[in-house]
Amino acid sequence: MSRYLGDDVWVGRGKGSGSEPEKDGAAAVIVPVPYDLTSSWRKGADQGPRALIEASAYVELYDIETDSEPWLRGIETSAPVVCDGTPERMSSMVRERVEEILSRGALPIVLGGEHSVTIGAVQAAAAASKSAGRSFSVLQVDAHADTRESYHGSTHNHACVMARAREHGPIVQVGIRAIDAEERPGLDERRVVWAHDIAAARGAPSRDSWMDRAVDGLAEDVYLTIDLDAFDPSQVPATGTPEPGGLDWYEVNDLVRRVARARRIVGFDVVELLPMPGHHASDFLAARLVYRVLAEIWAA
Ligand SMILES: [Mn+2]
Repeated sequence: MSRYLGDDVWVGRGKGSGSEPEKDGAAAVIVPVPYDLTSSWRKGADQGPRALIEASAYVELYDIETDSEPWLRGIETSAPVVCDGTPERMSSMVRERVEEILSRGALPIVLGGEHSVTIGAVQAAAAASKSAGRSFSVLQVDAHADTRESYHGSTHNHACVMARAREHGPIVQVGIRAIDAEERPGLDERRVVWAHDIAAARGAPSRDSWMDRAVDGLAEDVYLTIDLDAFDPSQVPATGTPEPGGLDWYEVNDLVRRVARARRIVGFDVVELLPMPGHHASDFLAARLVYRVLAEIWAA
């Protein structure tokens, strides 16, 4: 048994309200993907899932904003998807796992690992939505657009994640503040919320209007991918490519709440945690974020 199983941190904690969680048929399944082969700068995102799961042991089980205890529905932590091969190979392994989770009606939650872990999950979610006759889209919260068609010889590099995602439906990109010049002509800028526009709106009466615009750009079903470098480095320093001028915790929470209420979130991931000594607040934010997104989805 891998340490990533972490004693089924959320499923088996059995403290707090004295209630017992759902043991059979967990409503959500966590899929750790400790993969870090194509990262551009700092390596170590393969340690992210373990650090997040360890931090999750200290997250309060009661969620204030939704007045709920999401863990009671059952959150299973599955064995990690381990791959030392190409991102293409890893993507097909993630796709198979996520297909299996969706086929039993549970919500898949993928933990990266570098951002390329998203590709297989999007493929599986898109196929499930389409076979159910629903339109599909991807909401990306990230500092980077990740829309290069190919990078360092691979179409499944972390820098190509959203180029692969947009093959399945519209993509909405929030928090973007670092792109290559050649990426810009290919962006659907009606569906891009630049970080500098979010910053300029702070304090203005229309400070939230970018959130409405983001929701409007989404289809019926939404796969949500959160790259932790979307957050300002003052809140999440422990990530591979930190970019100044990022989002705030409550901005991301507000956005997730609005999307959960207006659309159907069919799966999500939290990626690019790169644990660093002395920066355990980043690990904790990532663990809290997983639990908060779940709470908002289930409360919607
Ligand atoms: Mn990024």
